[in-house]
Amino acid sequence: MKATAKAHTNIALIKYWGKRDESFILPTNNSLSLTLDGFSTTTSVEFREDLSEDIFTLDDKRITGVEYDRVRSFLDLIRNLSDKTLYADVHSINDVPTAAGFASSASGFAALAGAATRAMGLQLSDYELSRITRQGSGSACRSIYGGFAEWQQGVKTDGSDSYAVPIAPVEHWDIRVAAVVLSADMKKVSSREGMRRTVDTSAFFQSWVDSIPNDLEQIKQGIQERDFEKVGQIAEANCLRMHATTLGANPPFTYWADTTMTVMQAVQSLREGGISAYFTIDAGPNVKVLYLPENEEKIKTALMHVPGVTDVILSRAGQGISYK
Ligand code: 2P0
Repeated sequence: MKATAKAHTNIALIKYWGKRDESFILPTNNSLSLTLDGFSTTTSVEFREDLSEDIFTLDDKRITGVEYDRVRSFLDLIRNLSDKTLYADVHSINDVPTAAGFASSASGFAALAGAATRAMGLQLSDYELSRITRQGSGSACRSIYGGFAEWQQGVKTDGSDSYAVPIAPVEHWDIRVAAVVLSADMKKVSSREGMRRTVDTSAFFQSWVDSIPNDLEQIKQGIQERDFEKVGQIAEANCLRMHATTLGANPPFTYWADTTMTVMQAVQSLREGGISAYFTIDAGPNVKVLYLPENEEKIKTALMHVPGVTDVILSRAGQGISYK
């Protein structure tokens, strides 16, 4: 009753920002992402007769508290699915530099879901695996697939139709992402709290939701046609609209630091200089920059020279979940 799985993080080009149900983790809009190589979690799960509780070790450190509780609750879901009551020994290794501003929850819950369901002997389709992964962390349900994936929000109250589907495999398009690391403080509003406050109070929230279907249609067309300008423009505008909802919340908040804006302006300057690049930002100050392989050196050099930037980590499209 042991299995090991590896999953990568993903970067949303159309953001998941808002829940319609917090306990099942059901979103208010579809989202679309690119799975990245280089930022991964490898997790082994063993269900054992001799355990009296779940054990969670992350990077050789025994985890307790809120992080442990999330893992334990997730294992309860797997136990319910299988009708078995065994506890698990969970070992995870993160290859996601925390400073890069990628939440390790996407790769983490995808790897945990894959390893735990296999260890239990459950034979799930990718859709079924994505659906259960969603209940660990929303964005993780997209990391089951390599390349581009879309999380379909679904309409049912039990979440049975809320899971991600593949849009284009990793081989479809060599599109790259630079993670720009800033010397800024860690985020003060968690994405869970940020989403909640936005849904409950933001004057701009409904406009955000209403804007999604057109963005999705356009970006999927852009991906199929490998139209970098189109994909970049939509992703950047979608990111700005997501962040605008936080400014319309009560109390208002933003994830941006002064250096966030400096990088955004540097990306705009690159474009004015004829080098195609677009930014996107998640629930923190760091910036991710989309670009094509031929511009890699110029992009890296330009971003490294922006004041306040401490590192630029390059990555490309990555594979979906795999098993050892
Ligand atoms: C995303 N983010 O689509 C968006 C964009 C942050 C900004 O998904 O509460 O860790 O576990 O479902 O997935 C971050 O939120 O939240 C996120 P939960 P999650 O990638």
